[in-house]
Amino acid sequence: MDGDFDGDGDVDDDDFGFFADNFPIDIGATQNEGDADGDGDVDSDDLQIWLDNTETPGIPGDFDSDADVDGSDFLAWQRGFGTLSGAALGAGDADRDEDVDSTDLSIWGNNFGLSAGVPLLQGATATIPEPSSLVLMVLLGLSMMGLRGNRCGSKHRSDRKTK
Ligand SMILES: [Ca+2]
Ligand SMILES: [Ca+2]
Ligand SMILES: [Ca+2]
Ligand SMILES: [Ca+2]
Repeated sequence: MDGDFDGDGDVDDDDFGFFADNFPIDIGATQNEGDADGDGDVDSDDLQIWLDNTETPGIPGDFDSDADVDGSDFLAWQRGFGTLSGAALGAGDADRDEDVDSTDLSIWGNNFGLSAGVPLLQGATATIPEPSSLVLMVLLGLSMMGLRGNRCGSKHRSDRKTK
């Protein structure tokens, strides 16, 4: 089955994992390394084939469902961050456990830069933000989490008196 990289008869997130672990390979790739079209490479064409055949709703981390994982997907995650139940993929729930948390962000981070059906280099120059702004966005997300986590501990600071 095209896109069934682990050979267990279905096309699902497990198969995507095989693809993502090996992407990109230029030459000598096999089906269970993520080469769906049998041309020996693991690239965006193979991702597109997985997408065409999978029963799951798209690339994990592609929150806006435009077949790439990029900065605008991060923004979708950021908007949904903190949702505890009933979250959809589009709200930033990458692992489909219906919440939007740091686990979902790390899935986005693992898959960042993946893009189906477009030559990688073209896609890269068009959609991938500079590394520095990417790091900034991730730090922003992490600091938001830190703020939430420390909220009850911040009382001490406000108690400190100025003389
Ligand atoms: Ca499979
Ligand atoms: Ca291929
Ligand atoms: Ca996207
Ligand atoms: Ca989740």
